[in-house]
Amino acid sequence: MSTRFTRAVLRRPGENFAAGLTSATAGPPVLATALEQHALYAAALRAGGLALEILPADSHYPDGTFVEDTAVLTPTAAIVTRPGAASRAGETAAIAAALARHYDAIAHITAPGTVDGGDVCETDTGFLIGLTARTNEAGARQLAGLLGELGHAATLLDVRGCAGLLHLKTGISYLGEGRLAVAAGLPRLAALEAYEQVTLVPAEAYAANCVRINDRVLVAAGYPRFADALARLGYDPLPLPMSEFRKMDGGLSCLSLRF
Ligand code: CIR
Repeated sequence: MSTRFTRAVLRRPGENFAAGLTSATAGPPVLATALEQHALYAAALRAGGLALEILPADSHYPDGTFVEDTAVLTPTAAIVTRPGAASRAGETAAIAAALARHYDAIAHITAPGTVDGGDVCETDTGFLIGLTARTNEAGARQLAGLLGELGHAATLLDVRGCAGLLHLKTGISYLGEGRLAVAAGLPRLAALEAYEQVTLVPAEAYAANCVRINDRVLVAAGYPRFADALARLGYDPLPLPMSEFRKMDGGLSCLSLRF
């Protein structure tokens, strides 16, 4: 993958993490375990060569640890999103302030557009933008326009109505080398045909949300068939426990903004 990351912004889960939005039925997350898992995630990013800024939790925003949804980053600009869930709208202020320390150019998605960063998948040839219950057409078109001005191609994919898919990246991740990890059950999408696809078996669908960080791929622990498939392709998968974030509908990519 051509993008080499050097930094990331994270936010710790807070005392009221369990009050966030979720459709999962695995019970409330255990905060102490979530904090341990968050620390392991941070350590994995550091081991990948990234310098981290870890923001403190803010009790106004129980979903605030899922920082990915608040911005879309390119090498030259940060685009602060307008999250589609009302309870998450205010998360962007602290993230915009953190990103302003690293980016001269900061753009914003504006009403009536909504975009969650989890719906935006960067590949080596451009950005895939998913239309979901969180990212509407106005937001996706604004984002595509802003990315276009920055010289990036953007393709919209309508994944509304795909069962179990909160965000586009719940079901797909870019691995690099023209390859996507794709959860079984995702409908055939013409925009994805250009990529070699590594399809996960239904029982391992959660692991489709993985993160390529420089020379490694961070994967959720407990999905051995996917980890084996990655290893056979020459990747170096690093399994990380994610049980407590999964209880809140979160995956690996959601926990950081990488740039
Ligand atoms: C939410 O529903 O917004 C959070 N509980 C989970 C967000 C996960 N973010 C992501 O997939 N990018």
